[in-house]
Amino acid sequence: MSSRTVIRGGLVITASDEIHADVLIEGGRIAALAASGTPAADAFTADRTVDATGKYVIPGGVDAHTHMELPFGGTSASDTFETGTRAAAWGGTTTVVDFAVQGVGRSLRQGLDAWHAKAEGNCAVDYGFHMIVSDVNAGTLKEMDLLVEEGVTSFKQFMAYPGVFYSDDGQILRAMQRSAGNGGLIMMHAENGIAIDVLVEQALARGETAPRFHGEVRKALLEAEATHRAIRLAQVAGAPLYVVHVSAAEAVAELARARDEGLNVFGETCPQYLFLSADNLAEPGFEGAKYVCSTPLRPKEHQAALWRGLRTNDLQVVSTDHCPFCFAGQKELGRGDFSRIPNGLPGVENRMDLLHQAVLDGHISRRRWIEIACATPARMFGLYPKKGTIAPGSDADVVVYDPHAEQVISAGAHHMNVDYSAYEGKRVTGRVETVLSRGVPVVTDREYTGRAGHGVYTPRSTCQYLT
Ligand code: DUC
Ligand code: ZN
Ligand code: ZN
Ligand code: ZN
Repeated sequence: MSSRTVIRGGLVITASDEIHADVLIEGGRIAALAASGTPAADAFTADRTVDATGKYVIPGGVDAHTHMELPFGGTSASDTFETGTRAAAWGGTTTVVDFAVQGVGRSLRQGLDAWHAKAEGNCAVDYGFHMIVSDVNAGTLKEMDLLVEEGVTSFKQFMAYPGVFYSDDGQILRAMQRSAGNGGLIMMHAENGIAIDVLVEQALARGETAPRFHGEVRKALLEAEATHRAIRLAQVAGAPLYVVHVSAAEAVAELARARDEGLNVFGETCPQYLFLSADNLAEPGFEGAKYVCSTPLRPKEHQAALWRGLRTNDLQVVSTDHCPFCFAGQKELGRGDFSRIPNGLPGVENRMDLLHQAVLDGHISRRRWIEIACATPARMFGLYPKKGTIAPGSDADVVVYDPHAEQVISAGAHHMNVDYSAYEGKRVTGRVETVLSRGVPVVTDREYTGRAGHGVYTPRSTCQYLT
């Protein structure tokens, strides 16, 4: 008989409910829930009991946007699948969806195979893949159909980074038309990269080389313009659209307007846009390089629109865009030229805690915390209800969360393979205590009990919000 675990006495929080319940786990899945203290709950028998009295019992986080080992700017993101998924587990995230990259002149299949090879046998928690499409041609369009069939149901395109990942409007339209037919979801990096590159060149010519100029040239208006263009291209194609890493208030307004029109468009933001700002990019010396990512951190005034969008559901998901580069040797490649700073921030370990702090700060409710961090990303990317909730039949990806424990976020304490924290010194209340992945304890009372290779590849169905 497979092993049984019962988690007793916690407050079980899902996107829809909060109940004091005992959770019975068998064979890696949720077998049953029953109100704590009732005969039904007392009848649960198990080999292992986890006492969650005074704690929350929440679904494992689903981070739908990570870049482990991403080659970028002449270097490579510093978390491997092994270190990055271990850090995810420490932070209460039990599923990541990473981006496989189509190399220049390569097929989607070759890119996907390469990412499988990096991840397989190395992950601490379950993982799936999106596919970055950097060359739209007749062959790749056909391959998109095959990938959807086998569980890679979402495709990222870039309106930024000319010469690297960039797609022009025609390529975007073709990919959107294809996804309208095959059920795939286009994920858009919405920034006008052609215009941004002109501004980069002009800034550097004026001697504006410090990290803060990264934020100044990547203007909010150029994010809003690209967001608008992506929305209208999707409308023409009759395709749904998911805009990644929304940071500008003006871009949120474009999404809100399109949704009011009844269009099937979705928006994701990330913790860095909610908790950090252009002030960080302007930190003295070269410190600002730690905060270089794209879209860039915005002036603080933009944060209110992001929080409001999360409350009104004009933004539906908070994922991390976890893409760490060490300050020493990696971020430093851009000393004297901000355009050479590798773009990306670490955060896969911090997301659940930061969003819990947002609950305490009054930005979102507890259930909305679980909705934007677990349930909706699972639904958006075809993983629900296997992932993203606690319900009979779901994978037993469960976090026992202590809502009262205080911690100070710090590179000295984190488990990501990166030499700084973007949130260094930030005090938050709430901390992961125990994490189960398919019923297996991967973190037990603040000790790592997982292993590389426990996490398995998880094919996905299509977006569950398609009309
Ligand atoms: N933005 C980043 O900050 N890093 C990786 C790619 C991206 O679009
Ligand atoms: Zn209670
Ligand atoms: Zn991007
Ligand atoms: Zn990204």
